[in-house]
Amino acid sequence: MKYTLPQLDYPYDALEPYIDRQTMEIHHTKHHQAYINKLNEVLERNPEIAERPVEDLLRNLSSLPISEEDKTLIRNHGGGHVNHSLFWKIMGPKKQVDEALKRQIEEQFGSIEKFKEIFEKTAISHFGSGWAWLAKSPEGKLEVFSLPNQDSPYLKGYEPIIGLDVWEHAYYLKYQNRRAEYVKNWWNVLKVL
Ligand code: MN3
Repeated sequence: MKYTLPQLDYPYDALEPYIDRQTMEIHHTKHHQAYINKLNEVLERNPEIAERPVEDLLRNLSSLPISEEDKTLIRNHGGGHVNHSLFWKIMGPKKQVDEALKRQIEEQFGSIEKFKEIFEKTAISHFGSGWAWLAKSPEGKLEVFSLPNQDSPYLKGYEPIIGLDVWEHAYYLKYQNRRAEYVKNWWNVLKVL
C-alpha cells in the first residue's frame, strides 16, 4: 500500500484568521507529505506488513516482524500520517457538530466547557512537541491526555477522536511562542464541536 497526501475539504486560507494560509499550506504539503514519504519507504522494504492498515500497525507495533529501527519509523511517520489526516478532517470553516460526540462529552465531563478547560490545560502544559488528545479507551470511555512527538493513541489501544497538534510548526508563523493563544483560538476551527 502506498499512501498519498489526502486532499483538504477546504482551501488553505479557509481557517483564517485563526490558522493562517501559509501555515496550513506548509503544514499540509511539506510536513504531512514528509511523514507519508518516510512511511512509504518503510513499507516498501517490509512487504510483509505493507498491506495492513497503518492504524493496525500502530496498534500492534511491538509484535511486528520488522527491525526495531523500522518500528520507530512507523511510530513516528505512520503516526504522523494518521494524526494529520484526522487533524484536517475535524477542522473546517463551518461548524458541523457531531451531536453524539457532544452528548458523550457532556455525560462524561459534565459540560463542553469543562471538557475544553481540561483539554486546553493539557495542550498548553504539554512540554515540547506533541499532541493533545481526546481518545476513546478500549472500554469505550473518553479520556483527555497528551502524547509526545507523533505518538498516536492507537499505540496504547485507544481510538483518537479529537487531536490538537502543538508542534511549533502548527502555529509558529502566526503565534510565535504564544501556544495558549493558538489553543484557545483553535476551538473556532474545530468543526465537530
Ligand atoms: Mn503537524
